[in-house]
Amino acid sequence: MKQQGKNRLFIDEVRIKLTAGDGGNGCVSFRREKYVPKGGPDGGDGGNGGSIYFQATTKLHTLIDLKYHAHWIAPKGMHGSGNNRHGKNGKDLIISVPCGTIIRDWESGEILADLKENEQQFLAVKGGKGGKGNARFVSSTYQTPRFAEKGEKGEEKEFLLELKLIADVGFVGLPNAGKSTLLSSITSAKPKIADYPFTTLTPNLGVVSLPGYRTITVADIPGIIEGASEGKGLGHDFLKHIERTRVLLFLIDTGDPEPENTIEILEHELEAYSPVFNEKPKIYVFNKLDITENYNRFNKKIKNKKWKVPIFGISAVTGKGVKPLLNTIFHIVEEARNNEKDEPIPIETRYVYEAPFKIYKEPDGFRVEGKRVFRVLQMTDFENEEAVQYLQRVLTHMGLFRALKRAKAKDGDLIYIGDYEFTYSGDIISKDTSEYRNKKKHE
Ligand SMILES: Nc1nc2c(ncn2[C@@H]2O[C@H](COP(=O)(O)OP(=O)(O)OP(=O)(O)O)[C@@H](O)[C@H]2O)c(=O)[nH]1
Ligand SMILES: [Mg+2]
Repeated sequence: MKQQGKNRLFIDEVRIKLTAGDGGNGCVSFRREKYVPKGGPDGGDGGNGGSIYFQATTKLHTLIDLKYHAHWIAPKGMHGSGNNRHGKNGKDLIISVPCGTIIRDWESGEILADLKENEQQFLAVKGGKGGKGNARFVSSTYQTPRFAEKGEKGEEKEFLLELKLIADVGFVGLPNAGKSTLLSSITSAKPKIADYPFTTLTPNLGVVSLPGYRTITVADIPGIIEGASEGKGLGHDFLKHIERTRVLLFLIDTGDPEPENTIEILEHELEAYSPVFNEKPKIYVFNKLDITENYNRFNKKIKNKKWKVPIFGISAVTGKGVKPLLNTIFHIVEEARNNEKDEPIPIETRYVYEAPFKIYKEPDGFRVEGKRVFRVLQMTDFENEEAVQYLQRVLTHMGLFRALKRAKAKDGDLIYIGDYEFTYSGDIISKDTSEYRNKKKHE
């Protein structure tokens, strides 16, 4: 878990690359039947490539698993085949992330999604569409198409996932009270524990899992002593890590001869650091009740006193009394969570209308930009004459030639679309990629 500089939160982040599956190619095929010299076209469509989604789940609490899997690739769609057989679709992949994961575009840093709710999904990269088989290009005037579409390429993109871990509960106590022991007994965190003061030097974070996927995150910080706010002991710098917690758990060694005084000292140190601590719900927890002397003391002298806040008696070592404590904490945390107003970040999942293209002037012609135009080009098999003719019709339909004419395109102008280069003449464009030209040069 990474802890960033002066940040008050624990931040977990991971860079991840996703490649969606390519669509399968459509197939060119003609039916073969006995006694029928030439059957109709029956080439099936290619299958769609698999997409990749992020999905929030309450079952995860960190991004650690993703750190070992930096590149995910969804399966491709299968190619179509004769007899109108569609290629199988590539299966979608779903990557589980903890609730609260923010998904950013790695390049721009822009927030694309904020997955808060359990099972909330975000489509991260879309699988390529399968190409249509030749059977789909039949029309009343066009009976024997000898071309098919190629599959569309799957999207590929890099993301930065970010998880802000705000501890729900902050442990406060003198050195040696048993804070780290309590953390290790209720979570899988493995903090250093020893019977000398100031064992904990840096904050530890752990996640408590209660039945029914309920969780509480807890932060264990170094012990605080009187004068910490003036720099005594390890100072008070660590308090920033529990400034945003929802509940404060004061842990007191029941062997402490003056627990009220200790609590007062702790509260004073917190207050001296920041007034926010005054507002937080608190719980006083008396620890080490496995020691008989402490147990008796708790029952005779402590339990029946009037305290400002709820108190509990536990043994962090044996676990006695910990369950009801956690349940109470969970309820306080839940209430605090419900009272928090969170501003939902709008997620762009709606369909946005996009003009098929835009045209820009270039010194020797025009550049056409637009996803839809680019997509049809990408799915065209330029080796196939009929496929190219079909492309002309699609582009005509999209209004590309009308628009070029309006932009005063002349015969011989170059038209750039993505990596492709065409030569314009009236209402046709012919492909003239640099790749193609280079090939010619070498021949
Ligand atoms: N008998 C008994 N000993 C405990 C209990 N909890 C903690 N201890 C002991 O108390 C000592 C200090 O425990 P830690 O968990 O390191 O205390 P801490 O509050 O994290 O101390 P700092 O990190 O120095 O602030 C260790 O020797 C623990 O074994 C308990 O419930 N019963
Ligand atoms: Mg400790």
